[in-house]
Amino acid sequence: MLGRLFSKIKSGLAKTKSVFGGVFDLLRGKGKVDQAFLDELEKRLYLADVGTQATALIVDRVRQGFRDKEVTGEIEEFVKKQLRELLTNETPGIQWAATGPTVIMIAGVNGSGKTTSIAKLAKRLQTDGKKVVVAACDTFRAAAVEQLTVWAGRIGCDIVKQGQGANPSAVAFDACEKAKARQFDVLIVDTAGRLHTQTHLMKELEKIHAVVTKQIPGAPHEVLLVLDATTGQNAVTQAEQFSKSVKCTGIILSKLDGTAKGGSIFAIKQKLGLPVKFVGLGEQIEDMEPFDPDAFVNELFEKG
Ligand SMILES: Nc1nc2c(ncn2[C@@H]2O[C@H](COP(=O)(O)OP(=O)(O)O)[C@@H](O)[C@H]2O)c(=O)[nH]1
Ligand SMILES: [Mg+2]
Repeated sequence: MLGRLFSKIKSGLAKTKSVFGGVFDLLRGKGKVDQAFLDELEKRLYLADVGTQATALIVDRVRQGFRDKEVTGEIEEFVKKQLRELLTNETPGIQWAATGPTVIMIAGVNGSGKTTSIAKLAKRLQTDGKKVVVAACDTFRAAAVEQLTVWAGRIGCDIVKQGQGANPSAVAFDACEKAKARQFDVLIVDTAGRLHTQTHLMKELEKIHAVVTKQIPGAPHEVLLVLDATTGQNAVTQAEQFSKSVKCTGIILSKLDGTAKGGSIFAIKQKLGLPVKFVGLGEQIEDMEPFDPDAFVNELFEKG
């Protein structure tokens, strides 16, 4: 099991690693920490999508700690430590309700991986012994309810749904009632993706939020924003837009397997200050892992 898990992260990060190779080649080279070295470090971190702010922070700290010293393994360890610290989660895992159902709302633009991530999360929580129900509140697209229905069938979890075009808040209301009455541990709410140009969808998201807040004390306990890692640092802009309508509590970074832009996780975390709770590493139900900053950074600097 552990071996499989390890290889999943390993293969999932292969493309990103190839870009980070530039960083660790430099750190494993010879020479002095002079201006040219620092400029090169800056350039390579930037090319790895770490983002301007996080890059500047790391380069500054290396300058302060190692200026004019020889390049040794110590600097590599130092940079790894900085990268790990940038990603450390204050609130790892799911925040559970003290009593009653825990409500997890999932938000994100269309195609980011919301429904797939819900299926992965539902499966994971069921395996942990939780009783899970999902709510099909993306009623805008014809295939969306159907897609969640298929996943729910495969996993064997309950689903609350109405037809396409139904009022998403009404579906959320029904789902809350069911979760309470039938003593579900977790309700996961799928929503329609929205762009900042789609004001009606933004309003729907706010309405769903209001309904669950009213129906279940303390809900939603999590609002997880699904960000597609292949969009790199554009994900930051998306997240900022979403945060205007609902307060997000964490991020699911999907599609890490398909991109060399995995370094954008540093920029995302640095800019948004939201914990990355899970990472998506493929299209299958088991292809999502709780995010582990140590394992992530170590893998980036692994040889081969
Ligand atoms: N490679 C890869 N594909 C993913 C991942 N998560 C989702 N997808 C794919 O992305 C597409 C959109 O996903 P979907 O869940 O429908 O997105 P939604 O519109 O936000 O609900 C689908 O083809 C998924 O199979 C992931 O972690 N890795
Ligand atoms: Mg969907």
